[in-house]
Amino acid sequence: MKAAVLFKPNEPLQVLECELDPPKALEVRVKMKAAGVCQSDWHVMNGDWPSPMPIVPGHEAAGEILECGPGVTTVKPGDHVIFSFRPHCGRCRYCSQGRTVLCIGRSGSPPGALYDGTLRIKHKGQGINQMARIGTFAEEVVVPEEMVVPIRKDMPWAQAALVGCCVATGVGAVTRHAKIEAGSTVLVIGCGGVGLNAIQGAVLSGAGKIVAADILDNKLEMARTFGATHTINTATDNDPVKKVKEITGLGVDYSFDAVSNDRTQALAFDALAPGGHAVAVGISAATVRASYSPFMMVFAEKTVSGTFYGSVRPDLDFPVLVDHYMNKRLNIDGLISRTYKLQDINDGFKRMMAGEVARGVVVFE
Ligand code: CXF
Ligand code: ZN
Repeated sequence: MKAAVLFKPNEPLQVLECELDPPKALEVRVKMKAAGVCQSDWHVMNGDWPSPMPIVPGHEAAGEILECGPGVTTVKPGDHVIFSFRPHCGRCRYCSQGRTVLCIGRSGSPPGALYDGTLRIKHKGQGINQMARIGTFAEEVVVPEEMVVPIRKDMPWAQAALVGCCVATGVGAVTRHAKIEAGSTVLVIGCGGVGLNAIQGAVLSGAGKIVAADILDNKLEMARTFGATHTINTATDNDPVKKVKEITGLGVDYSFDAVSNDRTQALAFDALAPGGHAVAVGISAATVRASYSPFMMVFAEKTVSGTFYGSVRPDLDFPVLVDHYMNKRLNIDGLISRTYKLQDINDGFKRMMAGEVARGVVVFE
């Protein structure tokens, strides 16, 4: 089977013929059907996030179960699944609390390997790591059973793939993490895959004004089609906080930062109305620091929080998000700007970095 392998940061991916060892106990082998191209893959590829090498990137995908190892009970061959990029041991204190994205039950095993520490993808005998233990830019993978969620079979593959990262993260940030009230005013910073889904999460929750901010006009136009009521180009507007207050009066009740650099974090905080809540959603390079005014935090009772994976519970939330799509309450078709063959994956990253696409998706034969 073919996989896109990164041997060193800042090199192109190499699509290579690889071998795949079979699933062991509580593992499944999955045939990849579609895999989204996400900024987080780029963080691995450019060295922002130190990762074991060589590695197959990719973490936003859907596929079909081919084979189950001993003891697998939640899926069977032929099932359609969406990958979850977080372990879910079901027993640690966070899983017990329902905060499965914080699962610590598997933290003893190396990050790019199966839980027993072994690598299943091999190229000429050399073991290849899998990003987030799933590494979805491969025609087939072996992953822990707990990292796949079965879904209905009438869900199209490319749309299903996006549920596994950008849809869950963006919609979940609003509905599961912040749990905004109907009528709330919302600012979303960064209108890529995650930001557009935060906008649709706000629409689903009955938000009032939804202000979208980005540095590219093509992204802001797209934000309007996903439900933004107002837009701000922060590259050309020299006082976006003032603009947010002109639109909303006091500032917004909630802000969602899908970028999370020092400037976007300042905007997310400063644009809040008294009592407002700023949520960091996008994952920055590990070195980024942000600053807030503790003075305003106290006197205006502002809250700052972070959400990982939209604080979703993949087992429960993926099927619901799939139903929302099938019932036309979520727009995933409009996120898919381009599809690629695995062979052309480097082109997919080039176009993502040029800001040309909301989402590019690798579609497998
Ligand atoms: C990332 C977080 C770290 C593991 C892979 C996915 N999140 C979203 O893109
Ligand atoms: Zn992602």
